[in-house]
Amino acid sequence: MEKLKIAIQKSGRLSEKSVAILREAGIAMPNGERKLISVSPTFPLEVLYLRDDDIPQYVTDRVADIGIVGENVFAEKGVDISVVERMGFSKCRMSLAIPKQQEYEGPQYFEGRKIATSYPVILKRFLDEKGIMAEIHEISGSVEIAPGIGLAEGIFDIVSSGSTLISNGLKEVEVVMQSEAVMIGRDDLSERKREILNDLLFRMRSVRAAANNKYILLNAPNNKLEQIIALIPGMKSPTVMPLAESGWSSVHSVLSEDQFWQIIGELRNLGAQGILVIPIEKMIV
Ligand code: PRT
Ligand code: ZN
Repeated sequence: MEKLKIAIQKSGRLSEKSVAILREAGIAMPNGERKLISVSPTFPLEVLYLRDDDIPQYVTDRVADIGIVGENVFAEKGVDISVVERMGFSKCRMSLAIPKQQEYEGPQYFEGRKIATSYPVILKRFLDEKGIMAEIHEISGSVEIAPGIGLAEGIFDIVSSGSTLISNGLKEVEVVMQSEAVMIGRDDLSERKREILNDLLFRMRSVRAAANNKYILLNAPNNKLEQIIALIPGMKSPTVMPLAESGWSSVHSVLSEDQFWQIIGELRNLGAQGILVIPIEKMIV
């Protein structure tokens, strides 16, 4: 039986979430995170555990059909495969930073200066776009210490909270790209593999939709029912049932996590009572 092969990071910032998303999609993995390959007993999937930097090339070379990797790594490798799905985790940005006491008026600052980075391709593209000639000094790690030891006058690196920059006396001056984990893949999969991929994506989307939504139950005075329903339209439309006490209805619906607090406030202002909010396990969209 043909199986879909997915490459995920063996250990690092992406690995735990990549494994978790497969598990939640009902794809059991024999605790194989330390092995090179494991085969799921519950789904036609083979998992390859690799260094993130190698994943784009392995997918390009058909060693794996799809992979989960940071968009920054994918962009840096410049391979000819596509993003299949944005995964919504491991969000970060790629930024230029300089010593905090330096004045900064724009990217021209970097003209003729030396920048240390592990991402020379993305940096060069940015500098070329701005017409800036700078010297790119490629190093493989601890980029943030480069200015302090006199190796470079600026750095280009991954930033998340920004605290690494601050503790190294640097300030972020240009955000060059936003990044998150992405699923990458080849466009020319066999029909069977395409089917397996579609099933996998369907399951992953159901898990993500569930995580982003809550089930809500409340009691609404009938004279405010229309306004309350308009606030919580749900997947299709809310369920409305009369309460034993006349003049009141019970309303059941689904509410997205982002709007949650704002809408709860509005519901209370409209006189909704007995509001219950329940997590959703899976949501088939
Ligand atoms: O061993 P392998 O090669 O597989 O892993 P790796 O060490 O190359 O990568 P890893 O696991 O560190 O990161 C994998 C991916 O996670 C990256 O390619 C990004 O897409 C994503 N990611 C998200 C991050 C961060 N957030 C992050 N904060 N990767 C690295 N960092 C580092 C950054 O380099 C800097 O040193 O954290 C520091 C900055 O963090 P703040 O919060 O202080 O700004
Ligand atoms: Zn790496």
